[in-house]
Amino acid sequence: MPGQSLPGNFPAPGQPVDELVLAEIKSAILVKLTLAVGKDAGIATTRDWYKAAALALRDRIVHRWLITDKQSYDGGRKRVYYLSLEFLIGRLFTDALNNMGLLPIFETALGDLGVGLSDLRKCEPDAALGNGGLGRLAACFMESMATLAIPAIGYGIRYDFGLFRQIIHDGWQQEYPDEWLSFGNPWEFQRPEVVYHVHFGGGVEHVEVKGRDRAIWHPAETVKAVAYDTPIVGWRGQHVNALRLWSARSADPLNLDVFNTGDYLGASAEEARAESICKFLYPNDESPAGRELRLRQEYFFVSASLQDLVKRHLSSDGQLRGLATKAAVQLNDTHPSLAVAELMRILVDLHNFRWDEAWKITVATLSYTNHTLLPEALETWPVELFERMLPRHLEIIYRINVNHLALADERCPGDDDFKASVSLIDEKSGRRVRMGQLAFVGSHRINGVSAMHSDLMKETVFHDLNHLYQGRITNKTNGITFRRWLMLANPKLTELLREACGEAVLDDPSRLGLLEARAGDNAFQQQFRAVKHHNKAALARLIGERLNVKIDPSALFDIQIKRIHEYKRQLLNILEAVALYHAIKDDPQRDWVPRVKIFAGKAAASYRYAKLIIKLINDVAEVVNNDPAIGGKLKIVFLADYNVSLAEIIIPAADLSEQISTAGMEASGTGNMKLALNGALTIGTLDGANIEIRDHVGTENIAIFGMEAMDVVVRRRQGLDATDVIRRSPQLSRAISAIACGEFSPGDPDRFESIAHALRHHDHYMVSADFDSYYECQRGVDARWQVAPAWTRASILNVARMPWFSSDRTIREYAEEIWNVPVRGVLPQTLQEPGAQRGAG
Ligand code: 26V
Repeated sequence: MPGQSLPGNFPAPGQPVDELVLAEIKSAILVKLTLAVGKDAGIATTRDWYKAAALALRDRIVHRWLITDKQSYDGGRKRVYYLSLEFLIGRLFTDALNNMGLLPIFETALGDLGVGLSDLRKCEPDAALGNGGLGRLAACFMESMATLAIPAIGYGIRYDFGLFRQIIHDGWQQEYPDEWLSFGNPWEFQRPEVVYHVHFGGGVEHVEVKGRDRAIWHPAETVKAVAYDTPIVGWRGQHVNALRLWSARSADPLNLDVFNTGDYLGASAEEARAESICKFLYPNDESPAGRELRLRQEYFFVSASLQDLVKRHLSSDGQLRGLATKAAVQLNDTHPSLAVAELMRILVDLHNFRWDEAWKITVATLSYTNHTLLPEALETWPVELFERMLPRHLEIIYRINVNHLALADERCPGDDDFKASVSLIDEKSGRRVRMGQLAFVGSHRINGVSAMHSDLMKETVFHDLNHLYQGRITNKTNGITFRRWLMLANPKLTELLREACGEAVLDDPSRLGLLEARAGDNAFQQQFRAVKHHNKAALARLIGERLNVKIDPSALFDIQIKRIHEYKRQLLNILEAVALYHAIKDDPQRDWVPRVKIFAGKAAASYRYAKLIIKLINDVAEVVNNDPAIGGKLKIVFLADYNVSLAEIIIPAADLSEQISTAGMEASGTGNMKLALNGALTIGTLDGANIEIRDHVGTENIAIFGMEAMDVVVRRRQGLDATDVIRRSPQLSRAISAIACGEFSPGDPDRFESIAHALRHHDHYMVSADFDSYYECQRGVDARWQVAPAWTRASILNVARMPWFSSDRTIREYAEEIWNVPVRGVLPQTLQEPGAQRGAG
């Protein structure tokens, strides 16, 4: 049957392309250029060609999409619904081409038409509908669910503006709107017929019907949610799922009465208010200060998504009793926690279920992933705001709480502290609804994102809830999709791995274990180093073009790329750079290892301290890069506007991966996995998934330093003053003094006074406390770098031992242990046990 065979081909390197298919693709692109873009080949811009090629590819994807969707529907298969306020997808064109097996043939076709694929792919804006790890994880999961042929829909918001564009001006971060939709979006299908009404405000009436209380919500405001679908293709194009993003429209876009009085702005006021819901993405690393618009976003997408999935279920099953057998709803952090109250409202108020049965269905359907333990990050909303915006939901939450507290009282009779700690309402801080508690109570499984994080969840934020609902907390260590983070980002390494491990490595990453036997082989090491050098030369060129800084590709590339945050400790890294700079200056003749420290990342717009750290990095870079006394042994670079596409260039070029968060604060990290998979050695603390990376790659192939999570707790208890450690460390003392007295900011010597003060007297993130251990560990890294065969061996072993961190493994675990959905697809089941790939070599 057409469309059922594998689409396109997956030629091995050097294999010729099929002439017939080639001709068909060229003609498809030309047809799109003429009929969909409306341009002639003679006048088409690169962007026009991109659009035409993307549309030609999309046609092929849609074909498979319809087939796989029908198969799932006809088979009555259980579906996964992934609710997330963020999907950090990046570019889709080469991702989809690669998964469809059409990359080489499109490249040839476009080449024949006179356009280069690499120029063309740059025309696609990054879809930056996420802040960082949480959003990128959602994107990797969507790709893995499609790869494993799990019928799934990702639900989120179609933000008009994604994460802001970062420009560095005079060393300072400036934010500009991300107009990612301004040239249209060839991947999405608007579904004007898929529209739901989402209500806000008003009041609740209670009536008695047949002896039972019935609640009737009379809302004051209605907003329409319109669906936009983007196809997500799995590896080898065997399965396609949808990412369904909601856009907000006014139910009453133009008030003609008001318009006719001449008040043109007033006439569309309601439209502006409705549309503000999907205007922009909130930063996730800012304290949630009760912003009303954010709560409106959360309810808007939860309500539309649940209406959609309930409708789908009813159309196939006719009733909602069996919802949990056909639908698994995953809540990505607390942002969609309102799903607990909304599903109860749908079942009890709209479908007449008795409370207890509705509750069983709700808990069996929902599960929740926690992504941070930081207490300031746990969402809470003022009861007063809830009452005003979602009066019926507040009633439902109160009733859930009554039952929940009764259970708490049974478990710990008379223990009011216990009850206060598990309650859905925080009575202490001016009465607030706790979204984490709500998600926990309404879910049958709650998972953390690394082994350590899941353990800490049980010991800290959810200690008491875990006591009350034993067995609900489980761990699902994060993963990354190898298709994007190895095959696409690092084609040269992929080619080498195909030669070394065989073609099957593309389907079965455990085959990377075959590299174990080659890790010490001199000839293979040379090939491996040549690939790394190629990638580093490309990054050096980019740095030269963007920043006019000359970089030697044979230097050690030391990379820290992630959101700028105090707990991620970019400050520790730049402080070490200052100390190293001083050391080189003192003794320039020593055989220093040439190093390039590369930073990239965005700070939340309102996070002033993080923005000051960016300025510090740039000020230190300015002095260090222009000081002839150090002979170019150290270079510091801050690359602006970090996003998925920039990550795809930096990661393959990394020698050293900085994963240096304060122990106990990074839930997992996923950049750590991407860098290790691409052969970077990690320098890191025992935090998040670093611990599992160490367990897999082996302690001798990773550089661990610093305090452990328990040490941090103990030291914080003793106080945050760091004068003791600074006094004992001459190099730290000198580095802090240098930034405090304006060595790097001569025109404004007080600029970094606040940073110096924190380092000395308020060392909450243990930057001063960990400094010596970090500095020493870095010098150990230098020593290892000087023995190239040993370094390369460790680097190869990192690649060989990373397969367990594939998001296919993570999704398989979710499927089997949380969602109870069968997993099909092309990948073998060899990656279920930690360390299973070890034997494969
Ligand atoms: C939120 C907040 C809010 C208040 C101020 C400080 C702060 C800092 C961080 C956050 C992060 C919120 C959630 C998040 O993005 N978590 C990330 O999720 C990744 C995927 O599981 C994981 O790899 C990262 O370690 C985790 O930070």
